[in-house]
Amino acid sequence: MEKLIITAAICGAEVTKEHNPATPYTIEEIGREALSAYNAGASIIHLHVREDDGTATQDAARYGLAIAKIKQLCPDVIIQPSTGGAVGMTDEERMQPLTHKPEMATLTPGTVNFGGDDIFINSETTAKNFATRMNELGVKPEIEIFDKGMVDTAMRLNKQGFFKSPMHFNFVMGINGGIAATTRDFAYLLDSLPAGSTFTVAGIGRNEFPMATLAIVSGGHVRVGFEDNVYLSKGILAKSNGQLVEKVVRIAKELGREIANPAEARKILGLG
Ligand code: KMH
Ligand code: ZN
Repeated sequence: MEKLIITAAICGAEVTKEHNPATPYTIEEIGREALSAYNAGASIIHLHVREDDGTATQDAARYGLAIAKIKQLCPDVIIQPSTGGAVGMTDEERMQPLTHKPEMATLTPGTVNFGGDDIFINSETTAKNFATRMNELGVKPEIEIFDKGMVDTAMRLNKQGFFKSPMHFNFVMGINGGIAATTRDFAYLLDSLPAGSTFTVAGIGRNEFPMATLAIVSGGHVRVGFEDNVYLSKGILAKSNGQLVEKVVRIAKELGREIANPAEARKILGLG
């Protein structure tokens, strides 16, 4: 099996300091959380940014500051900005971080009810526009899969030339409105991927470590972080994103899977 790539989703757009006081808002805090995850073994930082008061933003200048801070602290880490942003943002607003030409960025090929009554809107035209912009700028998409139909859409857009092979997917499992975090549904998604794809699994809330374990034993990769889950174990808040990454590293080591450093992650994902 390939070495394990760990992505740390350190911030997200929805989690707040009320959920976990270590949630980063300021550039300093984002740097601190990225460094804690990197030191623990993360090779990718999935990045959202906030105003200092915690408001989610996709502002290009704010991303520029966060990217510079992370590069200063963790020079070789792969930075993967969000193009999902927060529910309700326009497509142009969401695409702003691409101006920094990151190595990767997220791209969601479908619409989903997001945690209840919010709707995370991604029409097919949105997905095609995001993919076209990423292709022009040399940004590899991580295709966010919130439900099985999104894999089918990705394969269709791959045939049409919008998504290049080999594709890299992230199964986001366990949000209210999306696919459940179950072994059956994980197997269903895995079985649906085209040959040669790579995939990461992000289990939401209490599903984070069980789904990480399934990914580890199945040859996939793992995403953890405050965006998805703020608890280290039942009732115990993580003190940092690094603690969540450390837990994945412990599980992987017990299961005999080695951890990829950023250079190894780049090779596995065909970056650069
Ligand atoms: N905040 C969600 C609405 C992504 O980063 O691309 C979308 C999201 C996905 O977080
Ligand atoms: Zn995100």
